[in-house]
Amino acid sequence: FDLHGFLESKGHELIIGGMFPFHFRTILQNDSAMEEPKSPKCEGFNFRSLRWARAMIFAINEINKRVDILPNITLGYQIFDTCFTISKAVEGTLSFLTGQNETHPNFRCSAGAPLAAVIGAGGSALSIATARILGLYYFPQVGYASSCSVLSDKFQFPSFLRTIASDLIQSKGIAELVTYFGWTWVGTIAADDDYGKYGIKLFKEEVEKHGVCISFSETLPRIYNKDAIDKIVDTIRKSSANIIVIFSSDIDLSSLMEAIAETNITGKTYISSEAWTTSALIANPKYFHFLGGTIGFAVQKAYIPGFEEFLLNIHPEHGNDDLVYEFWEEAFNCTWPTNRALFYTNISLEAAMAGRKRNVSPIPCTGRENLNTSHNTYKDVSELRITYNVYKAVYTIAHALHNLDICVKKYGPFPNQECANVLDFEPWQLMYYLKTAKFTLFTNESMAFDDSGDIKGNYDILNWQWKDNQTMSFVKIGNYKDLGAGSFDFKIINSSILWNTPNSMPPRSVCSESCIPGTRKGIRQGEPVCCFDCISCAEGEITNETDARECISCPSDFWSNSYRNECVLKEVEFLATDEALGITLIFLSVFGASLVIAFMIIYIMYRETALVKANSRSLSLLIQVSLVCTFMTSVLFVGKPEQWSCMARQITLALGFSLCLSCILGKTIVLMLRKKSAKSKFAERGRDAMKPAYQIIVAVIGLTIEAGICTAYLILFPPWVYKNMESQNVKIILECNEGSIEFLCAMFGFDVFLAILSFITAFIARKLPDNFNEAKFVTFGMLVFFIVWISFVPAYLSTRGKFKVAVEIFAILASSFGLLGCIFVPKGYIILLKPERNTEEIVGGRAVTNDK
Ligand code: TCR
Repeated sequence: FDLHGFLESKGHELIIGGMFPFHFRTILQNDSAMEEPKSPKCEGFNFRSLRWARAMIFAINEINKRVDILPNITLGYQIFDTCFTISKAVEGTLSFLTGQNETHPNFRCSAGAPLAAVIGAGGSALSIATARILGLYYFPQVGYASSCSVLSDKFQFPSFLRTIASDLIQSKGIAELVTYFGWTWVGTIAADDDYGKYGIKLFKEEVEKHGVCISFSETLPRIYNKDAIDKIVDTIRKSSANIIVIFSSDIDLSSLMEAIAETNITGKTYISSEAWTTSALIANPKYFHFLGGTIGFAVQKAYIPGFEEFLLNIHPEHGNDDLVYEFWEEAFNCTWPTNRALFYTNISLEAAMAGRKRNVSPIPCTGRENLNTSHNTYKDVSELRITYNVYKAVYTIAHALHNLDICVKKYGPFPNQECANVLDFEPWQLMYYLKTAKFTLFTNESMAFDDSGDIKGNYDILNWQWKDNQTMSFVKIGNYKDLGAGSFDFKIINSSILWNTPNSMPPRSVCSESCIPGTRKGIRQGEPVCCFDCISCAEGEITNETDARECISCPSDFWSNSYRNECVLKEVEFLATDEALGITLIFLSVFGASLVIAFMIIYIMYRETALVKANSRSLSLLIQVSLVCTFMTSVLFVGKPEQWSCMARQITLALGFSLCLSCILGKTIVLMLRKKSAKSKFAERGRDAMKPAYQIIVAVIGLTIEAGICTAYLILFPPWVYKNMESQNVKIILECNEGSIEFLCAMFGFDVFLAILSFITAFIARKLPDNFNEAKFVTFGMLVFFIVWISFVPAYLSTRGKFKVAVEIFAILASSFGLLGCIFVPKGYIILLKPERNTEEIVGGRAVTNDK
């Protein structure tokens, strides 16, 4: 490493410690219990963190050159390799604290100078471990990449500060992103460390507030484990979630990506956490086909002037450092023949290769390799994000030291207004200055820590887009910024996002598609709330919004339409005059009435014939009038029920029938009496009884009683128009409510009573060979009447709506036609077609011909 900065010392020296993961993992040196255990070796060179470490040195150099910060102090550094492992990080921390000079594999410059503060230790898990130890001594530690939310807890980590925001903010941001695109069904994958687990936990908590469900939650294994990886790949493949949020460092994630690449899972969009958003390890061309379109959060980047030249100015021969040699070998895929005095002194290339575990190239390094022509993460300065955090961390420490240095005696912050001595201060004294440090960086960004030692979150939202098949570019599509006081600024530019979906549209990720209006969400027992069935609303219930939880019932006059998304006015049903059934019925009743009128005319025309005379003429006319009346009442039943028609229909019917039946009764009584008298000597009396007057009296009595009942009915409980909504849901049936059933029964009961009387009397007189078999026909007519009305009852009760009315009309028409047919048709037949039988003798009953 570059030591020049220290040679031109400004006077006193102070050391800043650094911890970086130069390697990916450790390998066990020996596992025998019989030998002295050795610290594990590290493996897998990490170019990225060499850049971080170089940024630390760069910043220290810069500060050393400046005269405005720490003018008479030279900063030195001591850097340890954490190997991405907790144990190594702890080992380094203890070395820092004890000052024991471990020359290998870590290094220290300007040994002997006091250690001021430590930068690091990279990942959260490592920082947590080291911060617990450093916290014991209240030794200042400034993290540059440890973002785990736990580290905000100053009770556990009193001396930890960081130049990266807590993952709490990032998790909120990712949750906001997920809800913004309406993804309600997401999978999560967490690294098996504090970063991954806490990150995903916070994300879940945040996202569940917005009603998003987690399809699966997987944890990446710490150490490569094929079965565990295969299981995760399998879960991803089987899950219907198209959005997968991964909280992990790139190193832990790489084996999973490898496995996904092999199995060819596409159609998933990944949401990356800060640690792998701009990782060259993952943004590798071989993963392009399934990782394009990834959206991730990243901390702010900066362009650090002069840093690129500084990075390129590295050569093994400048310093004497293992790491630089290793870097060179890795970067140029060559091997130093006699590498590093400490490792492989005086051994040949072959021996060196044989002695090392990692695969080395057989090409020897010459030292003339050109860094400018090689491609590697180390010298890539396009995404200086964590690098910039390291830079900020160094500056924070320098500023704190500077403030400590310029403390004016008697105005110090410590008890008795004392100041601390920059050459001999206690760690807690520097801690005070660190916490209160406030300064502006060259980027105009101001730095300050909050109470928990964090800085405000400010993230770029990046989208992975491949430029050609060679490079992945990270396009900024939005940002997420903590504005303080619980408010956040979330911006996203949809148009600049590249989606890795067949139609280049934002992917959908839902467990169940949302329920359209007319259906409601039905819970699936034992499944997350985002998975549901859409159940269509029952009749009479609707929903007019998507994803409704419940259907609402329509108001009473309304009913649901067939889509169940609107309440529509119920259809009003009644037997209308313009429909086929109504017309037919009207036609039949008019036809019936005209038939009766025709008979009336015949009777009037033939009023002087024996047959007409024999049946008291006025009575016959009354019967005819009453039949016209009953026929015409059926017309009242058709059409929209009104108050008047409801009242009129039952009354006219009852009156019509009672008039008709009492006239018939009048006749039959006379016939019966005549029969009785025919057997006795009182024939003359019988003849008297035949006088029309008596018959009229019977008729009038019948009619009067009925009229009395009717009047009472109309006054006390008149029928009214009723909207029947119960019997049928879809329709309102407009019908007449009869008001009082008792009165109705009384009314028609009286008619039935008259009919029964007529039947009995006619039956008794049936054998009388008189009056053209009048009694026989009346008996028969009454039978028809009974049959019709008896069958009417069940038919009436079992129909509903307008057909109920139709059934009643049928009964009226049938009984009227029956009466017409039995009483007048035979007589009309004789009058018109057999006038020879229309004679006095036969009418007089003496002819035997009638009995033939
Ligand atoms: N916090 C992670 C580690 C990490 C990281 C990174 C590692 C972050 N960003 C970028 C490599 C590159 C964010 C942790 O563990 O806290």
